[in-house]
Amino acid sequence: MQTDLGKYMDIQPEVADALAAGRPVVALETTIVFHGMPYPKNIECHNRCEEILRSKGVVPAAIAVHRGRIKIGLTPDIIREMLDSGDVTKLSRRDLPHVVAQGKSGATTVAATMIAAEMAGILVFATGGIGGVHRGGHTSFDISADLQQLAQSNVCVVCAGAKSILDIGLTLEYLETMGVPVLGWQTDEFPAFYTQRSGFKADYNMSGGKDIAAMLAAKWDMGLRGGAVVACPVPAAYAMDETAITQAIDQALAEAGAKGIHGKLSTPFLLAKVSEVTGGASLATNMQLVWNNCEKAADIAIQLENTPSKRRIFA
Ligand code: PSU
Ligand code: MN
Repeated sequence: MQTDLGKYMDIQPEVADALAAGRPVVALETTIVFHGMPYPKNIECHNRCEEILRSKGVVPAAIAVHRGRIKIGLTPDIIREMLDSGDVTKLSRRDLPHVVAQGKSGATTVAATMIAAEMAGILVFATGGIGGVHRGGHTSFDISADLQQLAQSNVCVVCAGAKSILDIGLTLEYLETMGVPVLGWQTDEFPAFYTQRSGFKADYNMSGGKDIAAMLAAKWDMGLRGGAVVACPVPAAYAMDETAITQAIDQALAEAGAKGIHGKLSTPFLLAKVSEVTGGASLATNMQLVWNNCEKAADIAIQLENTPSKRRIFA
């Protein structure tokens, strides 16, 4: 950790010890907990993520801002307090300095989690889906800060692709422009979160954690800053019916449009609406795909620790 960051950040001892000893650590975001899923499924999902990582010998590092402190690793007490407070902002890159300076609490998006993970020296991060270019983004300019951050932070983000509440084609074009590799986990195709296929190709089909770790080491050894997207298809048993999910998303988008929902409220609104329209089926799929991503992220983090690299010089 860079020395001046101690002023703003607390790294849980278990996480700090693992990082110092070169044992694998995987970061987890909290917007998915506080704004992406309803209680109590959110906490069930989160706890299981930590269990999956631990079962593979990986230390979980959930990230949030708690009373102005960037926390790397969250205790159940802090999560409970934040759940009970009802006053947790969704916090992306632009919000981070404000929330910290005001001593407030916030849940970190993919972008903010990447920033904090990089500060702490964590190289792998598991989540559900990344933000992207929203449908109509060519006129609304609604493009998630996640995409710019992927170009800047040396963190590998393991997800299930992007939801079709986004314009998946434009999201991939944006990532290409920013030089962010998009890696399919044992697939040629970029998955669409709730379903295994999107009709768009990933840049490379990767066989697993070892391949991915080798690519990351090469990227960072060469001083090519920025992350990578690893896109893991939701396991077939939990994938949704394409027609049903497309209808639900179209209905959610129409309601968001009619209500004038935009900006940071857009993704949470759409997720809640899709879950409502599908009678909770989308939430069940969402949980399963997050757990699957944790397994894959654990594999990458383990392989990365075993991959000869001078990456930490650049981190
Ligand atoms: N996708 C999900 N669930 C989520 C998010 C995305 O399936 O909770 C969250 C992530 O934290 C992501 C954020 O970083 O939404 C993107 O929001 P925005 O488009 O406002 O940047
Ligand atoms: Mn946005």
